[in-house]
Amino acid sequence: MPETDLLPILLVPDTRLRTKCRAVGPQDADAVRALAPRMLATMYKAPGIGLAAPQVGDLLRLVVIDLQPDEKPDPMVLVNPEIVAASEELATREEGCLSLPGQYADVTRPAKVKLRWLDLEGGKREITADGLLATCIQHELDHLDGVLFVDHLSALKRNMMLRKLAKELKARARDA
Ligand code: K1U
Ligand code: ZN
Repeated sequence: MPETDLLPILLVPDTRLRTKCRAVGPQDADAVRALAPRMLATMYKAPGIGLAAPQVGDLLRLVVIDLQPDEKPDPMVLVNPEIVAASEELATREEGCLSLPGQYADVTRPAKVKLRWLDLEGGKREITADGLLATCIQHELDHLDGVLFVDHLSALKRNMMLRKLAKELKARARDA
């Protein structure tokens, strides 16, 4: 995919990252088929293991994920994804976010989730995920509701991370 097809990734505090996204409908089919490959290319280039449409300014319930465990592409495109069950068991894992570059923190979430979504052809899909995939699914679905991983931290930790990021982005803009 040419560089020009890559999409700029929005950074905190862009208000689009705090907006609840609307469901994809039949009228969005062409737009979603065009957007999904560009989101995947943008995610691979970043690099990241997931990307949600609001991170590229599209307020639609669309997510792409590829954990690339063996560095072979294995992309998932999730249209209108929904977590329909979550385990009581919790797991803590370090998370990062392409919209908060350089910021990482341990987040505790359900260890296992059952996910339902539509694929690009409109087919109904369902999986039960655990490990990094369960974490990534929950992180990306949070984006669709305007929630960021720092919202799962204490107010003290969250504010420290957001202030540090604001400082780093200001320095980056000054040095550019
Ligand atoms: O949503 C995003 O901003 C993408 C984010 C997803 C994510 C990472 C870690 C835990 C939960 C969700 C990222 O991909 S951050 C970059 C990253 O984790 C990574 C980058 C290269 C190789 C492996 C991981
Ligand atoms: Zn993120």
